Amino acid sequence: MALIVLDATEGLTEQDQKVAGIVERYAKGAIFLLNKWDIVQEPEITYKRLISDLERKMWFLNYAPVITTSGIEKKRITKIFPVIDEIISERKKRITTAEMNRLIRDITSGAPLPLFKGKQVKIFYMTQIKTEPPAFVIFSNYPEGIKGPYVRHIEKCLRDRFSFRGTPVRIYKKLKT
Ligand SMILES: Nc1nc2c(ncn2[C@@H]2O[C@H](COP(=O)(O)OP(=O)(O)OP(=O)(O)O)[C@@H](O)[C@H]2O)c(=O)[nH]1
Ligand SMILES: [Mg+2]
Repeated sequence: MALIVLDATEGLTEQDQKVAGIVERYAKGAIFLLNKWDIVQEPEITYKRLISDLERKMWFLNYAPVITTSGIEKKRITKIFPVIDEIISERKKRITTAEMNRLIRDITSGAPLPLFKGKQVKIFYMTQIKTEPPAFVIFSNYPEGIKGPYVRHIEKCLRDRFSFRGTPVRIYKKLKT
């Protein structure tokens, strides 16, 4: 689990982006702390700006909670602990194959699968293969036909329904004939 401490008075730096990238690559849970909040001018405007910067520069951790803190004044530090507990439990969560099938049915009816080499791509089912981090496999007749944007759409729908707040998930594709 990573607590990514950002200096709220400084904004997001390239170094912060690198650190966040490493956290995602190693599939660790993540919380952003906007620290030094005690000396932030115009907190409302600054908060909005930092949130939009996070969305733009740290889009790959868009599921990570954000907490404003002050290390010096020891403000809101205790708010971190229940969030850590929540992420630990999100990382251990298991979704049944029946629930996954309902999800896939809803996704494919809303966003039809493309053709691949003139053939209809099908998803037969999707199943969770592990936890910490949660990882899933999509079984398809043409795995290469399910491109990045469609996989990201599946991840978004997965999170809309099952949360997985604060944790990366992995989605793999496998051939099934
Ligand atoms: N006002 C305020 N100061 C803080 C807080 N947390 C840490 N500091 C102060 O910030 C200083 C260290 O932080 P930074 O200099 O940003 O540390 P750093 O980011 O590791 O180092 P730099 O790369 O030099 O920025 C110390 O003087 C701390 O007392 C906080 O919540 N509020
Ligand atoms: Mg600093």
